[in-house]
Amino acid sequence: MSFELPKLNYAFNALEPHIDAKTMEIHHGKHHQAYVTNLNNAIPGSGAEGKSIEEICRNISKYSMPIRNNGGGHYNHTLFWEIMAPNAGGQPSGEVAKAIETDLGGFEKFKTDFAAAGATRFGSGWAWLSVKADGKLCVCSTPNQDNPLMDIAECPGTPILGMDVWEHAYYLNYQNRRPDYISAFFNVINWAKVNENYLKAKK
Ligand code: MN3
Repeated sequence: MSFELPKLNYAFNALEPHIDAKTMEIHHGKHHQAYVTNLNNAIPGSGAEGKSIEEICRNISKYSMPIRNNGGGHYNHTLFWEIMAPNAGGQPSGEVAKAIETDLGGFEKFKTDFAAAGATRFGSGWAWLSVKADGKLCVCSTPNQDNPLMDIAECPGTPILGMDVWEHAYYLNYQNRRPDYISAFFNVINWAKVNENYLKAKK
């Protein structure tokens, strides 16, 4: 059993004008595909044979750097495609909306903190909204293709929303303007899916 590139639930151009079709096509078909291919190549003999990507991430300190980088890349992008949708954005709803109020000081504060987490991550990485072991939400960022699920994470938790701030996520349309991409990203967040992830993480 090898890992496979998941299909997108929408067309490459579905997130325009916020994220352009060419970026989506290359990001999904080339970048994510490369993580999947390289992960599959790194598995034999690693001890990770037959394990789920979540299980691999939770025990990432046992594995090689190629598994950390490409396994993280596969997990992170799989989540990323799902928490974006056309005609999305706006305000969160459901239980996660309440938790953003109680745990993070409200939606506007969350937006400021999440945008800052992405903007201040030096080089390549991700900004995250996660559920910690105590059930509370937290905002943080990780370098490269690391994520909060990994046992090496400084901000451990179960990610329910992730924002890719690698240049390949925005450079074609926004060039060096990462903050503009981050502002646009809020218009494509699929809050229904984030709420679903929240409920699952709380179980
Ligand atoms: Mn990426």
